[in-house]
Amino acid sequence: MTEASPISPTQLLEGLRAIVGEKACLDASADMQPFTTDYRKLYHGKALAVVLPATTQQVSDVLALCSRHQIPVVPQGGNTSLMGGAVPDDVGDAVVLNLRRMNQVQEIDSVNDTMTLQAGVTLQAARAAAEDAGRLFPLRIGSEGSCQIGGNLSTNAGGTAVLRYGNMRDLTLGIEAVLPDGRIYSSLRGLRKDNTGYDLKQLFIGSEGTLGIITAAVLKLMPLPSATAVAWVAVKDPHAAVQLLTEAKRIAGQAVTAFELISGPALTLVLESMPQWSAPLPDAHDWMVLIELSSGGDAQTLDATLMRILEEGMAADLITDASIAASLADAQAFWQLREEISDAQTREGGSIKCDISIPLSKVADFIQQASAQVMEMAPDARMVIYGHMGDGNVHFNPLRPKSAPAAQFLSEHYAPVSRAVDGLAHQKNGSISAEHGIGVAKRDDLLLCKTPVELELMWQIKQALDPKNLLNPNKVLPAPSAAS
Ligand code: 2HG
Ligand code: ZN
Repeated sequence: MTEASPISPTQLLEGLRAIVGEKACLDASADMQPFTTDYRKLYHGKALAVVLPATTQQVSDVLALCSRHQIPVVPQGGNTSLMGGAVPDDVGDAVVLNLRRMNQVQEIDSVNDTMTLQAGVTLQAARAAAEDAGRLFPLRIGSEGSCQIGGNLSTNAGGTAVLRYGNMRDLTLGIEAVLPDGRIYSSLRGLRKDNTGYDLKQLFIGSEGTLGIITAAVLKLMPLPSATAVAWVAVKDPHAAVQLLTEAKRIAGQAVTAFELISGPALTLVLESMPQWSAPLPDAHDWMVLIELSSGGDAQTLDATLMRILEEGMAADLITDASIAASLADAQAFWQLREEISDAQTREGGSIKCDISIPLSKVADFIQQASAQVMEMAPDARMVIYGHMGDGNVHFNPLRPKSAPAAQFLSEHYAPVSRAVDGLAHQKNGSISAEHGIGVAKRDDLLLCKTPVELELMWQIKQALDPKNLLNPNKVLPAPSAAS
């Protein structure tokens, strides 16, 4: 390894300011604080500086400077990671590079059905730009107002419409990324077919900024649906929910856009925290699903399709009650209840986060078995279980009982409970991170679920692209020594 040429903090700041400008380089700790702490306020780090570049060239120059002097760089988008993936550790030797000034939608090609944009565009702005052009950009997640396309790409974000449209990997035709030494990789060509060797963009997507910093992307656009039908449905249990999903797909095919599972305690938590909001059904239920159908056809046909799914579900004894959204406002109110589950947990001090995906055929058994195990370990925990059942993704988030302080509950139960839940998921061929990534929170758990060959390959790729280990260090990859 080549020796780093030494640089003092003052010289580094001068160098960074020469690249991004005086105002776009912060070094006062109060100014840096929003960038060094995650939004749930669970990870508190330190940094030498926070830089806010405005162009890919500036990102490249910052990385080249930092590489020359062996300064770690932590890339950051909207800082909405649930895994501590976007904030520095508390050593204080890193520069945080936030992409929010790179917020231009550069081109919408409505013949090619693509959108080219900078990484700092928020998901909400990307969706709005597509809609203005009469198109849909279908990624849908609760943090859309803050999260940025670069973060969505670097975590391969999923959300509530994966069942129909796939996750970020499926929605991306090309990216531009700056490598740790400042070189710029680009595949911004907007091609749906390109078999000219390795698909390098997919290395960067989902790598959580450990291989390069994504600065732009070409994303796929879809037709805007002309009809949407939404229902909040009480089901007997998770097995019934899976059966209902199978029936819904048989009856409505591709129109099934979202199929979200919600446990009774998850809904209760939201209603307690937002008392002005109404419950979607008159009675309380242990298990519910939120179904959304959408199509390019007419609303009446889609409403009739939804009705048929519900009638057949009732006849088959899968459904115990249901409410169909009679208006856009109703549909939005249902979705608001669903989207609030995550923040409602944060307000309670945070829960034990397990973000599982399981083959659909095993998901109901998994929920039953994992719940039984957790109830033995933490009998009073509130079982906040919900998620994107349509694609096999369960957010399994036991939350402290009201009587226990969050810190006490989490310190006692976080490690054993998440190990048990993740272990069970792994046994059932599942993943311990369906969509939230690894960050620091799940880094060492990779040792439990990746084979030595997988870990070795991951490190070899890291070594090839980031030989000085400067980009988002200590995230995603467990230390090689820990693997032996
Ligand atoms: C959701 O589906 C998000 O609401 C957040 O992925 C999940 O907070 C969570 O565990
Ligand atoms: Zn989710």
